[in-house]
Parts: sequence; structure tokens; C-alpha cells
Amino acid sequence: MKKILIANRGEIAIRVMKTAKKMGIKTVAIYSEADKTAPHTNFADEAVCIGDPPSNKSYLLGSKIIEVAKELNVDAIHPGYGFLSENADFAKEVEDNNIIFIGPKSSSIATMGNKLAAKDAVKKYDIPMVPGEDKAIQSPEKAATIAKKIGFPILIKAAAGGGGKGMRIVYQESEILEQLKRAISEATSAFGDGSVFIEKYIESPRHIEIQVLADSLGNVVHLFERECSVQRRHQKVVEEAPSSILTPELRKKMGEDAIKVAKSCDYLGAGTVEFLVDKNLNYYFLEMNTRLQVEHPVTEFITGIDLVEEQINIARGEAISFQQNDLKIKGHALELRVYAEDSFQDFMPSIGTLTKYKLPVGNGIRVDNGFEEGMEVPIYYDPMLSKLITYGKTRDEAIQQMLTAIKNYEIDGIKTTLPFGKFVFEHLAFTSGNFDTHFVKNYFTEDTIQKIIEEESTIAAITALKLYLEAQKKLKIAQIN
Ligand code: MV4
Repeated sequence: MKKILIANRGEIAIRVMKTAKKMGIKTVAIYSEADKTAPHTNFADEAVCIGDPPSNKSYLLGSKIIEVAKELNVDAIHPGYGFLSENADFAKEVEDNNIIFIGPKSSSIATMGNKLAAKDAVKKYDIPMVPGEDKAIQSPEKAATIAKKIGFPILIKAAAGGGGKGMRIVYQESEILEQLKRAISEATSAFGDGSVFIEKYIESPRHIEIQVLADSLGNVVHLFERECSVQRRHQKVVEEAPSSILTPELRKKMGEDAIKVAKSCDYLGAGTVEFLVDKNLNYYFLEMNTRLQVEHPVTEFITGIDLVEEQINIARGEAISFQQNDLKIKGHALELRVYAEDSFQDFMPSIGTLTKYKLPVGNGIRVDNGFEEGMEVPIYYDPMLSKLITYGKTRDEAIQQMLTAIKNYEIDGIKTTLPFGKFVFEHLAFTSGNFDTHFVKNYFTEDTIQKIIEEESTIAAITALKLYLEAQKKLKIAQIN
């Protein structure tokens, strides 16, 4: 493999290129008209413009990207995350054009992309699943029968969904008809597939996922868990590895089950198996993400493994570079996603120019970044600026590193989620490890936000006064002289 095309943009495109360069592999970037001078475009050995700014006119044009790959004699395509990364048709088209897709087979993507097909595939492997009915539901009568069997509340989910889209909670029988109708119509318009199914609603779960790797020689390993319970509107904001609630026994069991999930769909490459964990530490398989995830760096910190390097090796037909028993968790890592959003205004997108953009540096601090000073944040794409990842020997040390690194970020021109990160990493619920997926809803309340804003303006006022008094003092000394 001499040359790979990265079918993505921003920090993840750069992340993949860094490892490719390290391995002596040439890189090709694709970019849209909005990204002519973007860092990922400049970072690659070659770069090709593939269309207009909107994703569906550029980064989502699978056939066009494959054309470019063929013209430039590319050996493999890395899809990153988002865009075409979990598009089974794209993976198939890449395969059919005799280009290596750095990811799983299109058939595995298709199986795991449909939640009902995924449940069906893992059924034979004796993996804990949320109580429910693993078939598409059409009638409210059928839904009521299932609900009575498993007990309210229930959750109606779209088979083609994932990431929380098209989910409806139902608390009592009288709401079934309405919510079923809504779920089917949402699923139809969002995915072009109205199949929905029913699960018991797990009320305050933690989101814990296991990183797996599978090679073409039949080896499948897991690289422990990441916890991603701090989310808002199904958007992860903080992730960590390891989770503070897993025991070594539970970790081993979930790891083994994640490996079974990977085997159930004949997996290849890097993937993530998502579980919900309830208050009593029961865990349930939810879904499998068939891509490299945003939060993969926390796993890299605690294992010392370069996941992109493993992906590339596996795609070349080589074995995973280590065995399960070689792996040990070392230390603790945290990730904060730095979005161009105003945390204090309901996480509204914050648009503008990065008039100042300085990143923290230091031992145990990693910033995966896709922006630079002077750049505008394009409105066309995901508003994530960078990922701040910190490492410590202990969880507390990683948290302290976070707080220092957040302070050392210097961003002007737009609002970011850095102040929200500070809130999380200082919060007792987070520092004690006693939190769940409702963290944001439970603690980041209007009152709390008001208090933070008031405190900040007080500090700003005091700072201004101090500067003013110092300036006055200097002025007087100058007058005396
Ligand atoms: C659930 C659930 C409770 N019970 N399934 C949200 C995204 C998708 N991957 C699955 N999700 C959930 N499925 C059952 N049976 C709660 C969620 C959920 C959630 C999961 C992980 C992290 C954050 C979440 C926020 C709201 C709901």
C-alpha cells in the first residue's frame, strides 16, 4: 500500500494522514470549495477539489471520490468517521473498483447498520440484550401486547436509526398509538425506512462501548472500554477510558461479548460495540459502530496502540500487531470535544472567524485539531474544532490536566464548549464517577448556567478594575518623574 485517499476533512483527515506518513504511505486529500485552504488540504501530499461546499455536493459523492482515487492510482481509501464511513454501498463500490476500503466489508456495515439485522446476527452468541421484540412492529395492538409483557416505560426505535434519531419513549398504554405513528413517520422521513421495534426503556443508563479490532487471519481482540455518558441531545461531549464503574471481571465479560458481536458479522478492522449499563451493572448490547470513532484517542492513550496503524495493517492483510494478553490498561485518559457552540445559550452554533486560536501543549496533552487562526468556521459541516485529550496516571490526574489545558486554550472570535468542559471536570458528580447519561439535563440547568455567567462577569469586572488601578498608578509615577 503506497498511497491512500482520505475521504474526509478536518481533524480526522489529518489524524489519519499523520499515521500514513509515519508508515511511509503517501496521502491524497479531497476537499470542497469551502476547504481550499483548510489544514487537511494542505497537509496531504496531493489534494483534489471534488465539488461545492455542501456535503452532498462534495464529501458525500462516493462515485466521484472513487474516480479521483483511480486517476491518482490510490491503493486504499480511508473514510474517517461520518460522511461515507458507514455507507455499505460506498464500501461495496470501493471493493468493486479493486481499491482497498480501510474498514469492514460492506456486508458487515449493512448488517450492523440495521438494528434488527444486528440483533438477529448476534442472537446465537448469547449476549445480553435489552428485553423487547426483535421484529418490526406495525400495529399499536401488537405494541401494547409487547409493552405489557416487558413493562412500561418502553422505547420505540427505528431499525435504520442509531445515534438516538427517531426514538420515542412511551410511559403508558394510552400513548402507544400516537408515539408509534410519530416514530414510524420520523423513521420514514429520516431513513427512508419506517421499520421500528420496541425495547424496554432503561431509565438512567451509562453508555459504555468496547473498542475491537479484527484481522483477516481470524484474530479478534478488544481494547477495553470507553465511557461516553456525558452527552447532550445524543451528541457526546466528554469521553474517557477506562470507565470508573467497571470491575476487572465485568470488563473482561463485556470485552469477550464485544468480540462475539464482531465475530457475528464477520468483522474486519476497527469497530466499536455499544452497551448500556444500568444501576445494578447489568449490561445490554445496543449496536455496533463500524468505523473509527471520534473518541478513539482515549483508547490509544491507555493502551499505547495506534488504531489507525492497526487499521492500515489489517487492510493490507496483516495480523493485528499484538495479542489480547499483551494489552494492559495504563493510566487514564479523558476527551473533551471542543465545538464552535455557545454552551450557555443552549449549545447554539457559534459562527465567525477564529481571530485567535492557540492550542495547549504539554506532556499528557494531545489535541487533534482541524483549524487554524484566521479561519472561518464553515457552516456546512460538523462544528467540532478540535478534540482535547489528556492523560494521567490516575483519573484525578487526567482531570487536573484537563482543567489546566482548558485554561491554556486561547480562542477568540467564537464561543466554544471549553467552559462547559470546565463545568463538567469540576463537577462532583463527574469527579466522583457517580453520573449517567442524564448528566447534562440533571446538572447543567438554567440556574447553574446563570450562576456561572454571573461569576464570570464578576471576575471580568474585578480584573478590569485591577488593570485600571495599575494603569492609574503608573500614570501617577510618570507624572512625578
Ligand atoms: C436506549 C436507552 C434506554 N433504553 N435504549 C441513544 C442513542 C442510541 N445509540 C441508543 N440510545 C439509547 N438507547 C434503551 N432500551 C437510552 C438511550 C439513550 C442514550 C444512550 C447512550 C447515551 C446517551 C443517551 C441519551 C439518551 C438516550
